[in-house]
Amino acid sequence: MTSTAPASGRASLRILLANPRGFCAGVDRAIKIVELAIKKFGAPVYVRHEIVHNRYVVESLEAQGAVFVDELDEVPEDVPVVFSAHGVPKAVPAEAERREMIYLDATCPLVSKVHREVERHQGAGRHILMIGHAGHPEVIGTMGQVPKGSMTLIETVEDAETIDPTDPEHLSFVTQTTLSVDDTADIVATLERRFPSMITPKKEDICYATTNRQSAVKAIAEDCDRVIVIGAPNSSNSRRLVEVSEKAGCPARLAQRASCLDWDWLEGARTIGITAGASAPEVLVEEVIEAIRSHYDADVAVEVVTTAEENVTFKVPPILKDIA
Ligand code: 0CG
Ligand code: SF4
Repeated sequence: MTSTAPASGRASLRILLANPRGFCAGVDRAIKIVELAIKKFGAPVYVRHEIVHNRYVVESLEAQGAVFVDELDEVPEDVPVVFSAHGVPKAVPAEAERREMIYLDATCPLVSKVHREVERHQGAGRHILMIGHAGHPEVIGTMGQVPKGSMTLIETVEDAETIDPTDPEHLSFVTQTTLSVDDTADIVATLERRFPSMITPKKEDICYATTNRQSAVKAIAEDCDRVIVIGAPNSSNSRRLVEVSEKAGCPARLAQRASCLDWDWLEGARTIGITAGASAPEVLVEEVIEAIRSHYDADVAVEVVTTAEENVTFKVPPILKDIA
């Protein structure tokens, strides 16, 4: 734990800063892919879906020449397109190939790994249960790796209790990478009890970054009066950090950046926890700390609470290697 001690004599406020927080290796790589693609091919470079779920990141890339769209049919034929970090159904690159487009896949390698697991299970004739949240692009992408009907989405323990598969002897499961570690363990335990012959992976698919950020926020939550999670409402991993903090007993809220802080909600807090989702840049953490410093007429001590060290990095696709 490192700390910046407050000057004496004035009211003091403590900020506990969770570590790890913020950018993961998959987000870092995805952003780099867009930046390098602009450098290599020139602007505009189209991006299908927000490259990561963060407005600040999206706007910074737009300023460099990226154009964000929802679907491939909005992309002109003769410009490169990048697929977001969350992954895409197989039909998307297939359509890009049919149209002879230049496309770059920024799917996180840890999501691609789940795509391959799904294909393997389907090839082995197993029905696949996907633990995840309906409508999330990662879930759409992962379920889109195999023909319709090969997978069933499980969102809750109740779903796990009530699902009635046609062939319970040939089941397997995968998960979204950004789920709550604890909630997923309950769902998996329910499925394992009901379907003892289900193929269980050695380790579930929740990624290292999700796991580490949840442990770190848990570690600060019990000592905080409020926890601010810097992240967007459509960011699954950021929303899970709010839930983990609240389950650990500390009220928590998402804030996209300093201008979104709810000062009434923070009123009276003497210790404020701060973390950031995997898609939230550190500059926004600094902005929030600065806003807290200038809002309160108090000395602010910032203590970093470290629960894990991270050293994961991912390479960019070969097509960008010459300028990386
Ligand atoms: O947490 P999700 O999957 O919603 O994505 P986000 O862009 O917030 O962060 C990591 C990735 C990809
Ligand atoms: Fe990859 Fe995990 Fe980051 Fe998602 S949150 S991009 S799976 S490292």
